[in-house]
Amino acid sequence: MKPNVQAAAGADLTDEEARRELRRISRRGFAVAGAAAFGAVAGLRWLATALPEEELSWPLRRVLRFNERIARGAFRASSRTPEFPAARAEMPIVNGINGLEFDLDPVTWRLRVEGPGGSRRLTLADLAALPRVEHVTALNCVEGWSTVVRWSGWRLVDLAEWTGFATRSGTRPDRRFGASDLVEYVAAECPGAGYYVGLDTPSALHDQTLLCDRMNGIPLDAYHGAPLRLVVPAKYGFKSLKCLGTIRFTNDRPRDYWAEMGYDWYAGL
Ligand SMILES: Nc1nc2c(c(=O)[nH]1)N[C@H]1C(S)=C(S)[C@@H](COP(=O)(O)O)O[C@H]1N2
Ligand SMILES: [Mo]
Repeated sequence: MKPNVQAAAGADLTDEEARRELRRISRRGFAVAGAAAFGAVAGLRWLATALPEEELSWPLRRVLRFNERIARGAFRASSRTPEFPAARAEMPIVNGINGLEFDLDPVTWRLRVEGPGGSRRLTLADLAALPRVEHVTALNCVEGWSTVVRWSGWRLVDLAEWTGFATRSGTRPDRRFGASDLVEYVAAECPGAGYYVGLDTPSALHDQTLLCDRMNGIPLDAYHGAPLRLVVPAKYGFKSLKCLGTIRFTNDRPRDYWAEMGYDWYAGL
């Protein structure tokens, strides 16, 4: 049977002519689709190459900064992310092993805490002087999964109060984040700085932001960040740095591993 393709003149086509006609039509379709794709790619390329800031073009980064201003304005220290019954808690998958140390000796390990007011190196026993806090909250990975986890450790705000390093004057921070001379940011880094995150101070000193040594009732293993990890329920999971080495209170916006790869620096939920 002949293919049902008519030439412009309306004459019947031989099989060979029909095949040629089909090729011509599909070539034209290809050319049109190609031109459209070229236009789209050129536009995207402009977005992608317009003076990159932290791996992202300035127009996209500017949108993120705009979003951040709105999110910061809307952030309330008093509002908490949802908490769940302990029975809902599960072990999350291990996601990301950047900067983890697998042969860290918890006995010689120290948490370095730095700020305008000074610096200290703390043991887990030092931290244990702070009130132990537990909460059951979701770990929300930006890649699209969430796992409810029972976290246990110490509030970063309690550490900030205790050391006095979060303020320029060395005085204790104002928990209402009002008139105090709090620094603007908190940086967290792994011992070898193979992974690092930056937080705005209101999120870092939020009531639910913890330094955790236990999850789901057992001590952290190396893959989940032993001996101590950050847990920031108000942010996407990539801010919950595993295997802490340094906490730094600072007025310089800290670098952030995933923001340098193009993700949102603020990363609020
Ligand atoms: N040191 C370090 N901390 C990290 C990461 C990492 O690669 N290295 N990944 C982050 C990401 S993207 C997520 S979602 C959570 C996952 O925590 P989990 O492995 O305990 O599930 O850890 C965060 N903390
Ligand atoms: Mo993540």
